[in-house]
Amino acid sequence: MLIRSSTANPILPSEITSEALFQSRRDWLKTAMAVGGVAALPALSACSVEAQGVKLAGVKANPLYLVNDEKLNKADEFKNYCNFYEFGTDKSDPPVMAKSLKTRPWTIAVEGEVLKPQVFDIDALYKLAPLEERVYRFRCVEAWSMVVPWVGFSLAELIKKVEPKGNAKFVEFVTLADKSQMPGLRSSVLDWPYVEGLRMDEAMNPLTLLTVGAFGEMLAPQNGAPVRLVVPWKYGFKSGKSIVKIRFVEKEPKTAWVKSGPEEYGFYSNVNPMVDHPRWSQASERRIGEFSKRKTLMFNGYADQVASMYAGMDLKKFF
Ligand SMILES: Nc1nc2c(c(=O)[nH]1)N[C@H]1C(S)=C(S)[C@@H](COP(=O)(O)O)O[C@H]1N2
Ligand SMILES: [Mo]
Repeated sequence: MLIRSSTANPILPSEITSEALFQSRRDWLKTAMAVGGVAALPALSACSVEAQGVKLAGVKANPLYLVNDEKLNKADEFKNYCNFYEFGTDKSDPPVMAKSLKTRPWTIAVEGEVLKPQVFDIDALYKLAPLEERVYRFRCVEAWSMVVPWVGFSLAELIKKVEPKGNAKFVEFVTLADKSQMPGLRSSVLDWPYVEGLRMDEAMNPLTLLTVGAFGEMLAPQNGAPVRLVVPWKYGFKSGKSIVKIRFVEKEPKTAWVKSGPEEYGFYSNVNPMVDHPRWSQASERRIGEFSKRKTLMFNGYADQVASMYAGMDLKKFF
């Protein structure tokens, strides 16, 4: 169910059925109005639902996905230190510039080499599988990291629904590129739209999370609202934000970062302390909020779940 975090008259979980989670924004507003909370909602039509810090209640923590012995980052750290080049290249740009990103209506087209291509409305996507909370380490290629409680479900759940054909070998993720909303598109720092990709087995790996929230709330716009990917054993740029299209293809997708610098950013980009970036070491990283560096873990600590997918591959060549 949806409850607002910052309203003066909080909507009690008991006042809203679990169905409310799946209501369209309009219906959700009606619900809010019915319990007298709407006066506290500032000009919602002009911005995203997510910008309001909407709580995602009734989400169960999945005990299989925890990061033991490492502290969670603070929600404020996560929301204020962001990479989202469509809203500027400085870590502090997206929290300001993405505020007014329109996230309703929003659809994700799932197409390509599948038997059942479909366009999912964001509200239908919420219904596709039970939302769960998973704590993952998240490691940026720039050698900083965080520990984040994400909310979503395995991308595999969506993939099963569209029934990929035998020749679907890769999955391409295309994210929003809207000049009217994204000032960063004026810069040619990347070839827009931001495109990412995974091999089919990577996309099907249960760790790969189709993500709609974090820290118990809907994703803030700067963190990729309304829906993004989180691929925790790969460098952060593989986790595309604000996804509008998922395409199943035969050939390895041409991703935005590989196009921008193929000798610096590989298609695989598995977190690997033994393979340095040409301009810096990947052996260690700075956890946001900590002073001393910590050692980077092979596959970001997820080797047990993912190493077998790369058996026999030269990870220095396929970096
Ligand atoms: N569309 C889009 N997705 C993106 C990016 C981007 O610039 N545009 N940056 C990536 C990078 S480099 C990282 S590290 C993560 C950062 O996610 P966060 O800001 O939510 O921590 O988002 C990734 N997804
Ligand atoms: Mo990154």
